[in-house]
Amino acid sequence: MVHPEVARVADDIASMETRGAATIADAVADALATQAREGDAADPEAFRAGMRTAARRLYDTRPTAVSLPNALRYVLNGMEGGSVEALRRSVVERATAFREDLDRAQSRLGEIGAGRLRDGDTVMTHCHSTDAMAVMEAAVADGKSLSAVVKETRPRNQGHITAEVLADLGVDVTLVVDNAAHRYLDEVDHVLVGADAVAADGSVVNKVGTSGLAVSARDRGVPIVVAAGTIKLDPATLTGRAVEIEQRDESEVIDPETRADIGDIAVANPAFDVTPPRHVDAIVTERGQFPPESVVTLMRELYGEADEPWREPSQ
Ligand code: RI2
Repeated sequence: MVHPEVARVADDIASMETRGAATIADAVADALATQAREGDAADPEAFRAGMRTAARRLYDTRPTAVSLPNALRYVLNGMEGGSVEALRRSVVERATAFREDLDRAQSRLGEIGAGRLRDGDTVMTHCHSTDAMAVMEAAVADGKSLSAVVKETRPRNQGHITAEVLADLGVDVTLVVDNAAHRYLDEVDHVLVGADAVAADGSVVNKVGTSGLAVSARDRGVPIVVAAGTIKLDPATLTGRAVEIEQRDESEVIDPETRADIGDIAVANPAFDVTPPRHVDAIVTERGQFPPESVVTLMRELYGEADEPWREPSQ
């Protein structure tokens, strides 16, 4: 019932072949369109059931980036029509609109965030965020000359992607190990990170290491800017639900042989952590930049209640 392309997209998200909150949202919207276009449902009921199954398969891949359920909500809640053909059309249109909006939102966010950066500034980054890169790109397009101190971001070293993207933009890049961040904060003007989810109280869930970096940045008086399109706002947190932090395989941290040599130890690999709003200066979205405590207003306006349209109606 689930189209093989949906299964492939889901596997790629789980293995992080496809990664980054916005990229994941784009991929799941596209996968739902494929399910709608090429699925074999014979009647409207079967079509809706097939879409829900495909959405659940995508939903079950990674638990933290809220852009994933927000993308599923957007597409499934726009599914309407009395025939398979009409339903199919509505899903494809909705998925296309979602992906176009996502693109536009990221460019707009970039322009807004670029206003914070001055010619000659140095920015410290953590992990790889396309929203944060949009800010850097827009600032460079404005003619600003920028430098970056890029944290490698263990265990998966997504900082290498950031280093490559920024070098291609013409930014002067210095790659450092994560432990060197505090040492370099004296030389930077901004810490710029992305987000996988933003909670109703303004807490920012991002790649593990962000919260420690934010504490260090506070200590050194460096502002912490979070680039996060509104797709990162988690409406489930409006009722107090905590964002689930993904625990990934220990083999990302240490290879089995080295682990065996060390002896009887446990290995933990949380992918994300939570930075409290008091350590964040601004959340830059495509709707403007906000002090973290005020994103709740935007969250209510855009999402209201967090439904789960991928569940069976009786569930
Ligand atoms: P954009 C990434 O998670 C990073 O934590 C990054 O800051 C965040 O997604 C947002 O990325 P992962 O998928 O949506 O690498 O800004 O675990 O691209």
